[in-house]
Amino acid sequence: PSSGDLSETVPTADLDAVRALVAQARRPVVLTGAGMSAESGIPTFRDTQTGLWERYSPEQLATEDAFLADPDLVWSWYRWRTRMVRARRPNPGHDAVAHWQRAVPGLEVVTQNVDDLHERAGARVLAHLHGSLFEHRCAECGAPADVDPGAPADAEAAGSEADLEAMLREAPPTCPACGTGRIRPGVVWFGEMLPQEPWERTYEALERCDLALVVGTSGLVQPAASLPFVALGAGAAVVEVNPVETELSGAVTHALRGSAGAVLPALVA
Ligand code: BV8
Repeated sequence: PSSGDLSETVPTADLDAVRALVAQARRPVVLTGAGMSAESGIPTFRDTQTGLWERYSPEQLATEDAFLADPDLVWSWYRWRTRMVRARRPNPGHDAVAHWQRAVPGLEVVTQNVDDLHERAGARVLAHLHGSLFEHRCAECGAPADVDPGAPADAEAAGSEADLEAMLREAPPTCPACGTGRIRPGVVWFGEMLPQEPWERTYEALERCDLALVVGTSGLVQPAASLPFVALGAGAAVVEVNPVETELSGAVTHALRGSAGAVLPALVA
């Protein structure tokens, strides 16, 4: 939708106020979650999940226990998600962030997402807090592994049950370095520590930022959900972009009730 539709859910005064903050920010941080990629056709984790994501819920499958219990299922599920991401494209929200970063080089992008849509829109990403679908390592010896992401699904098959069924029971490769371990996706599973370096870089960026935009996250998953409070504590304005109220809405400086694909282009134009 063009920014014209925005006025139904985002008061013009709020949009103008945030536009002014965006225009003067020199060290903004854009912190994104699954909602950033929703308009690219990639399902979020906790919106009303239909069928497939109920049956294969991230809370169940995005864990080391699930991988140990059924490596082929978990491996296939990630291969299927990777094929889906490769069949999708960045949306106007990703494009607006990349455009803004070209204009303001001090802008840092931090994402909870494991897709590569920010990069494909041309943005430099400071940290993938929860890892990436395009990184792999040995579950035993930890050696990084170079795994071909496979062909993208064709557009309509991407993300379908049929495509997942076609992928199921694909076994993870054996580690070429140690010869015994299984290769796993380079994502952070529930119960696992976030990568130390990316976390520290992110924390520092939020401590010194002059504006933080929190886009498309329910603010439920820790410790990422605590990051907006670091920016608030440092005296920065924090703006939420989300069609609905979240855990963070009560704490932010401005809450813009709209989608990433509609709001971000309206802020950055
Ligand atoms: C850790 C990678 C421990 C994998 C992900 C109880 C039991 C078990 C664990 C816990 C527990 N309580 C707390 C925990 C810890 C747990 C946690 O926080 N759980 C939550 C669910 C309660 N956290 C962890 O386990 C973390 N590790 O704590 O380690 C530890 C501590 C010390 C020492 C050792 C160990 C690890 C968390 C990382 C998990 N990995 N992903 C994969 O992708 O498969 S998390 C996963 O959720 C994604 O990364 C996702 O990004 C992330 C957060 O979700 P959101 O991005 O917010 O997405 P969500 O669907 O929730 O919301 C979408 C939002 O977008 C909505 O608000 C919606 O309104 C909005 N939206 C929709 N459309 C749009 C939109 N916005 C804008 N535009 C639109 N168009």
